[in-house]
Amino acid sequence: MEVVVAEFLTSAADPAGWPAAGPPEIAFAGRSNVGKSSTINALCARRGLALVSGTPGKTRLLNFFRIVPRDGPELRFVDLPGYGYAKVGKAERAAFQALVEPYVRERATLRGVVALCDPRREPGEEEHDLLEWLRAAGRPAVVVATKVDKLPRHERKPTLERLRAALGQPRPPIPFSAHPREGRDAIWAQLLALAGPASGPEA
Ligand SMILES: Nc1nc2c(ncn2[C@@H]2O[C@H](COP(=O)(O)OP(=O)(O)OP(=O)(O)O)[C@@H](O)[C@H]2O)c(=O)[nH]1
Ligand SMILES: [Mg+2]
Repeated sequence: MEVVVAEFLTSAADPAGWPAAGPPEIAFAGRSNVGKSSTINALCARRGLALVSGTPGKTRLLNFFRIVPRDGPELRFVDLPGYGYAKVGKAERAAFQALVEPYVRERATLRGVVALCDPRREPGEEEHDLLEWLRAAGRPAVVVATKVDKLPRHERKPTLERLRAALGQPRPPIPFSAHPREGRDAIWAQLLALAGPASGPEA
């Protein structure tokens, strides 16, 4: 998928900062450092659109991007703050929830959430909680296994199958890598299906 326009719109610390509801939105969620911002950049084939940092937990705001694919409707991508980073204390966890939960629960134009997991580690409470919470909120989840370039080829299939079973998913996660790029088309196919006219609240 070629992306014609990919531009930063705004950052929001609370609902007052969300941009006016417009095109369908897709949010990217997962642990700190799992590769949310890198995935957004790879899907758009842009370097430095969403800020990638060496320090986990740096993204503390909701970051909104305007995305125009060549063969699909205009969208917004929303880079969510990472959760579950070990050094984040109770107060920060509460701040994270206050930031993310209202968005996921209330945003009328949110069509689905890309839930990113690192296949090199066992999914923890955070991954289970995220998927359960999305299900309870009625938000479709696209489960993606990130950084698959770090898995030896022969371990990929069994690792993805283990992740599928551990997360109780009907299908294995979409294997994806930002460096080198791999799995973009498979994610895009899901995003376009979610953004299609039949699936949203305003359809
Ligand atoms: N090898 C490899 N490294 C990756 C990949 N995706 C991300 N990384 C690296 O992982 C680190 C974290 O990536 P980010 O995209 O910033 O992760 P994030 O989930 O946005 O992190 P926070 O915003 O801090 O929650 C960076 O050093 C990236 O370069 C990938 O597919 N392969
Ligand atoms: Mg980030």
